[in-house]
Amino acid sequence: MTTPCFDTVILSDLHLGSEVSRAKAALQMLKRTSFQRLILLGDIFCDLNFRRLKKEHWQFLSHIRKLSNPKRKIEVVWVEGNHDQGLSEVMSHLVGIEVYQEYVWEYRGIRHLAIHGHQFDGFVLGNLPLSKFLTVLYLQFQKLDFGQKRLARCFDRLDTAWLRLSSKVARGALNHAQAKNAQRVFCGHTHEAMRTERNQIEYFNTGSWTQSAATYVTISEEGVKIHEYHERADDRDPCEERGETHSEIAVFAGSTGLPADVEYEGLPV
Ligand SMILES: [Mn+2]
Repeated sequence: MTTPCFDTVILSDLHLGSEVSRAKAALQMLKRTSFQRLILLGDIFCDLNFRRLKKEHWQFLSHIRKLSNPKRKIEVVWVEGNHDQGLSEVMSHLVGIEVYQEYVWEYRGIRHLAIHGHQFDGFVLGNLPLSKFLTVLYLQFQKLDFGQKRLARCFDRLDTAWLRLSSKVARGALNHAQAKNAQRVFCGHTHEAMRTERNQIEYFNTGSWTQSAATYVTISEEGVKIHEYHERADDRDPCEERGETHSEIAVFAGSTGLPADVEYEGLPV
């Protein structure tokens, strides 16, 4: 059985450098999935501090660099997020891919547009350093076990603010798509995967790779799908078990196997 070859795979908000970044799972997903185009839809990094990157974070970047080798005939696109700002030039040299503010492409006569989404988040635009700090705080909260009610309440408020953000970004993205004549628009930023539509324009949010439900989007002849990725129990990296350090072989090890993802059928709007 062969896996389907998607036209495009989109993922966002991996937050490399953060404790909660699921870089290993994201790498597994990329190795198990065939595609012609990969869009990294922003906030792939948490910040500019490269010393925070762990081995699996570098492995993810190394794989991206390999995918972008022209011999593979895969188009790899990096769309800048608010946490990626300032990294564009470094990354285009280090990983060898071009960085865009927004990216437009045609597939089967449909105009697609990918933009991170912070452009539609007034708070981020006005308070960049504070919003970065709050995102880090939010990610840390997700990791904690809430024994204390006070902390849980605080978290709930923050979570509700994030959910409000989902509809705000969707609205802004749909307006933007309409102005740019796109029929489909894709964002990240909110960390909440979702789908909605307005005036025959479809909006998708790719979610994030910082929580237990890691999500990504695929585009094929069958349409657009939001998938949730589940790591498999037998997914140990064979090189890691032998205690090898990061190498060319380690990056490409374990690339066989069927996708273990589950598709969302009806996501709340
Ligand atoms: Mn963002």
